[in-house]
Amino acid sequence: TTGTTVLAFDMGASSGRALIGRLLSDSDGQRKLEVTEIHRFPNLAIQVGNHLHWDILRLLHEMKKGIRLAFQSGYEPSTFGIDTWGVDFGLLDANGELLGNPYHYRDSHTEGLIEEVSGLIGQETLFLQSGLQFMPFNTLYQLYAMKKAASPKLDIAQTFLLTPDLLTYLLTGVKSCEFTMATTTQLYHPGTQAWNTELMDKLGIPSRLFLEPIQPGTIVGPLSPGVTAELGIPSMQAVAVGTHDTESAIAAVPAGDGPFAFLVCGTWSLLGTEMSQPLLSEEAMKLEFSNEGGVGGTYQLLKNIMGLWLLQECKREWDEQGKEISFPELVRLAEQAAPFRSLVHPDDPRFFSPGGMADKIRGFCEETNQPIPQSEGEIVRCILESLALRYRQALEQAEQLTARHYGGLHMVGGGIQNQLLCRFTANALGKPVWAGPIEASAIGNMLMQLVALGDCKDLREARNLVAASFPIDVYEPSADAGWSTAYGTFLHFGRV
Ligand code: ADP
Ligand code: LRH
Repeated sequence: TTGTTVLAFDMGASSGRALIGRLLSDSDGQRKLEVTEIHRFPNLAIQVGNHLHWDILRLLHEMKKGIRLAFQSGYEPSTFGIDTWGVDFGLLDANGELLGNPYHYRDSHTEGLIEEVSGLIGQETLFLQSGLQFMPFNTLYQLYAMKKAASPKLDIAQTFLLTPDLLTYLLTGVKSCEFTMATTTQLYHPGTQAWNTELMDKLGIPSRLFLEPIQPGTIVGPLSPGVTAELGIPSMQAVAVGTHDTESAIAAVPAGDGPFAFLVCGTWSLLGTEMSQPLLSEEAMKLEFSNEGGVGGTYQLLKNIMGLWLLQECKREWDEQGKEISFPELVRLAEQAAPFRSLVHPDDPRFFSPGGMADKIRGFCEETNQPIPQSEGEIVRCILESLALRYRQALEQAEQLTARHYGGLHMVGGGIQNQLLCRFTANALGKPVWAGPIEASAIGNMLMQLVALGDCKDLREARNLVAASFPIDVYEPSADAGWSTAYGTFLHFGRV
């Protein structure tokens, strides 16, 4: 029998998608979640003058199309939820209108601001009051950049909405602020569990803009009458899910009871472990880990790793040159290339901004006296081996910080379609990798809708549903001594 039907929108930095989730029960009462993709569309960064922006109205358009397609296909979801990448936001004026196009987190206006703000506030204080790794794109630096540029938008703004809350607002007219996204701003205080208005005051960021955060699993409100009329559909309730995509993905890790390590593998690679409290030690700060608020009262101790962005950017460049090589084909070329020829440190700051990625990789190899990768296969091999080694380093650091031992690594997200990367990761770790599900963020998004609707009791029951519904691919490590030698070389790049 078919039970509840829900609709999830998952907006990644590379693509957005709409998926339908249906709760099915077999004759023994065993429940499964069946997931069907309804719509997928590219998400683009657009340079306008000196700034890099998201095309937020295009995303709204594609979401409306997703809703229409869902109903046209005969589904009748009772709720929908939206999750997106972290940190970005829009500002509304007193009439509730959006002030300009939201900035893309890779916009260069935050360059140099980590150092400047640390100088004003103190690095330790900032870490203790936010629990976050110092990333140039954190909302704090974006708002501070606007302040420094004397942006009139800040003066006339009335409401700050993080991207998923903004998209929910554009569909429902209801303004809200969901907790997991709030914790990506570096302006939310994990100790007081409230906005850090004192920090905002010191930096000239207007605290009047910020709404009281709500917990994931809260019903926000129905689609606005204008939207239901435009789309010719019955109404649906919006649920504030784990609106930060990383947190939705972690919610869908099919881990049993007890500590586990995860890698959310998409544009970014987020590697870490689930905690019940933030870990605000000096060591966590020095090893550059973040404590991000998760669903169900969890905190996720994790490291942001540059991830498959390196590969995406190379592919984009090669596509623009008319080469049009698909991801599976690039992976095949990498497999044919020679092993352990050259490595990069994925988190070298030069790789953060868009453009010229293959040359940046060559430049890194040249500076570090390694053979310079030339062909596409050599470049991709270099990226994948380097990522796998970085994962080993981050997992060891997580073990060190938590004094726990992890028997293997759960990998979820679009990146696990790259089987070579999963294999390399198992080999680099010398531990098994359990890969799946691919659409973890969308599934985690659905799970919190099921929690809101009373179909799942809690996170534990939700994760059991994932384990019962989706297959896991197991990658056992192979004994290849090349990986330990390469790890030694990698550690010489000297970043934590
Ligand atoms: P995001 O949510 O950040 O947009 P995804 O989780 O969708 O990212 O993952 C996108 C990444 O997945 C791409 O950068 C690419 O490296 C990888 N990927 C997507 N499709 C394939 C495929 N068919 N084979 C191998 N890798 C793939
Ligand atoms: C991954 C992600 C990550 C953030 C980055 C901006 O999509 O949400 O957790 O740090 O985007």
